[in-house]
Amino acid sequence: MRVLPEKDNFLGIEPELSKYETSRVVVLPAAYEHTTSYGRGTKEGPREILKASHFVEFYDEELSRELHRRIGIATLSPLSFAKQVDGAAVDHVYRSVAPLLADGKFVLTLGGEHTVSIGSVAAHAEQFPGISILHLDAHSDLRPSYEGNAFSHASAMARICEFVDPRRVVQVGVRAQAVEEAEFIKEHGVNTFYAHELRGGKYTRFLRGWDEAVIEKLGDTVYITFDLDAFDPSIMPSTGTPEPGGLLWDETMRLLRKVGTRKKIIGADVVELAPIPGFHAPNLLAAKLVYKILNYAFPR
Ligand SMILES: [Mn+2]
Repeated sequence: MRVLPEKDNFLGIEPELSKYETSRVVVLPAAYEHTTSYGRGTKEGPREILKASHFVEFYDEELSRELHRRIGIATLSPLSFAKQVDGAAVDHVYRSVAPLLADGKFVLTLGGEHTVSIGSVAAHAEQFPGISILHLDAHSDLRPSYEGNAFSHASAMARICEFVDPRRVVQVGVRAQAVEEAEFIKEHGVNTFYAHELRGGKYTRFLRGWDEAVIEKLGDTVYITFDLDAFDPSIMPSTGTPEPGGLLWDETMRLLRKVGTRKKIIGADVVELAPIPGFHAPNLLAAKLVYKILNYAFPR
């Protein structure tokens, strides 16, 4: 398995702590871009996340430890899609992730378009039957197809719902969708937490916050698919399809922390960063999010 060296890998980790064989975590860059609808550039996402990660501290002050020293984090050479698009690209991700899971690795895929999540979730769903999907996104991505393409980023969750029971899909932060998507959600029992409902007090009966309502819908093992446009554009402007009214950092960390301590996080992806040249803060946010997810996935 080819891994990136210290100067290019996630966090800039020395060779002894970033070898494939001895690392529990594998970061897989998947810079796939084919169906972007508005702003372009998500192809540059993984590279910029890796670059920014060198400015993320190894030490996590919440968990009082340097995670990479405990479990090792290897970063694989980026997947090359060449001319593989749509179903072939999804299959390429699937075939890349499956053997890593068979080796017992925790895999975190970096996109790229949300399309890459289909392949990663497929591999995880096979290895861990009965998983729940925690899907953070401004969009529900449940269009049967978009602009004639069933493998569009706007259809990622529609494809996933073909092999994961839609009632085990929990979406958080949704605030832009088509009428067919709203109908699909009602008809198939997808658990969608709309952004306006989180803000509007729909979940105030959960005294400890709306995140408790989210936790209640998740099963014991959870895969996290994180489209960065779930965040408010004020803190995450670097996405192809920014939408106002999104999640903020602290409430998102509180949710992920609870998921990590009360459920078992078995895999994740962070997708759709479309870096704005010269604007570093969003790239660093994305890199820090990746490290936080890893920290929460290994709570002890
Ligand atoms: Mn989205």
